[in-house]
Amino acid sequence: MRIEVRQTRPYPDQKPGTSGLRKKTRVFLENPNYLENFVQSIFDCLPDKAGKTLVLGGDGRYHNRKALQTIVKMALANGFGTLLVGQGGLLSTPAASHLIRKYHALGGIILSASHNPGGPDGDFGIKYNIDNGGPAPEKYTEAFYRRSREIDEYRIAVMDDIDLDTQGEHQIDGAILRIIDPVTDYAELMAQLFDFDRMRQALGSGKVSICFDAMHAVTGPYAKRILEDQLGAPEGSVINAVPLEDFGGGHPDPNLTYARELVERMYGPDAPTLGAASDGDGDRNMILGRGFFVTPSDSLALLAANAHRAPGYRDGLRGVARSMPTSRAVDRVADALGIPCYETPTGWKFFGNLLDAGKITLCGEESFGTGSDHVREKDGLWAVLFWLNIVVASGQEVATLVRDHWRRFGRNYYTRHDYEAIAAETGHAIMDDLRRKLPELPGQHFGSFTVEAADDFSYTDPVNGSVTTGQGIRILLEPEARLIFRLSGTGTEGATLRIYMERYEPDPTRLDLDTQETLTELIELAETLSQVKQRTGRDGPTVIT
Ligand code: VG1
Ligand code: CO
Repeated sequence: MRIEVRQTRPYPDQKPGTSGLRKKTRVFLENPNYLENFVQSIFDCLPDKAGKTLVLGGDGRYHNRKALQTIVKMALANGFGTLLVGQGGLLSTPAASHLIRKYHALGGIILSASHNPGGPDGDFGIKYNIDNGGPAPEKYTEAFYRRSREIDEYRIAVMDDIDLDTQGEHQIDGAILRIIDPVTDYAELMAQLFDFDRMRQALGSGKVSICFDAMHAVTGPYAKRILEDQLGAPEGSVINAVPLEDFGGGHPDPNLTYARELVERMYGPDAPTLGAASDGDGDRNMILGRGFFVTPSDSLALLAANAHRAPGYRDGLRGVARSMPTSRAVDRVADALGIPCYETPTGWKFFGNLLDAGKITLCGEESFGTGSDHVREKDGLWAVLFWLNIVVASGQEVATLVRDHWRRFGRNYYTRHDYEAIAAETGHAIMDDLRRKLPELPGQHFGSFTVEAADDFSYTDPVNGSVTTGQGIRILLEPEARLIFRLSGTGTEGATLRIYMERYEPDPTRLDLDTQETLTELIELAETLSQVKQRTGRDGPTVIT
């Protein structure tokens, strides 16, 4: 193996966002060494990588295979001892997290732009996970960024492309390259957490049925193996199961808009008991019952309240956590269970320390993300299996479970309105103006609400004391409601403003209202305070979840 040290020039814009470096695919295709620079920047910030293990894989989108070939050669040239690569270049984000932990790797590189469309006109992304299996915390991502701005050379092995498609082990000049089945280790972990015997019985007898939409993204092979092969769901229970470079022309985002085929089935006459979908890299999930949509915030609360029904969580939860904009439904469950509930900034990297320190067992985000201490990423298929386990163990319909939950705890009506790809200056100006208004808001009356408190969310990590500021404008209202504004950290075009609205309803006769209608006053208040429509010239949000 001949190692070349090649000259390069730094780029100014390789700053990782909420979840790694995400750009238009063309940025990677058209700027020489764009990928190489970022990968070398990561490697330069990792001391002691000699002889260590690195996990590599991606969600299978356009450019995945080519980028992986480059990264393999660079990892070998940078002295890693063992490379574990998912067959076909595939690894879901949670499976990669598990492999890092299981094989005591130094870390892993995952190629994905998650739920964003792929292809030459779509998005591409790269993220680094550390030895606990979780996304690199900010002290790493800041170091990567700093390094990327001064980098002037990278190291690469000069060799033929590796065969990504055949499982097996290769010796390359003292280093080991293993092409592994992407599903096996992950499937074993799932079997330890959930009651596979009972689930097999229920699915096999047809008492319970499922439709899982893999959206032509990475979870196809995982869901096929686990749901159909191992749990005996009839063939065809997993739809859009083959990962495609362009996700079949679709948008691999598991929500009511993009998982259309699934939604039609679940609202149709022969709907199965449980409907679910995952995103490009397999870390998100959407849960549906027959003609019923479970909001991600409610899903987290319900999993917390019913965790004891799954073998892996029978001993109870140590604590829970949610990202700040996620609804406070789970807070009430934590109260009832007598366990702590932590509020973190958006992004899974903020849960890592709480999980490592054993302060929490479950955590989640409103953006269709739920997970636990079994890995250090959110985990789409895990959430689906958890729901399936609860449905099977309780013998109840999804809708019944959720309505019972609301009767017990009250309901947090919740919606998120996104204004995507607005001009960056407008997005920042809206946030700046809101920030300026903060001091004068407390005590002000708006319709039936009074502002109780208003701030720009900042977080002090309870484990290591690190402080993260500027994490979103938060307006707390009385009677119990919240209004939150923040700018997305995953977009690849202009700015995306997210507005989150939440209202708590304790009245048992008012649990089945239309969400958008019951939140009208808050939606209008958001416009009064931000004037987003007027300032962007838009009629309304691009996406409502
Ligand atoms: C979004 C979500 C956030 C999630 C992140 C990554 O970030 O809001 O909750 O953790 O995507 O998810 P932002 O900054 O655009 O709001 V994924 O599935 O892209 O890894
Ligand atoms: Co994702």
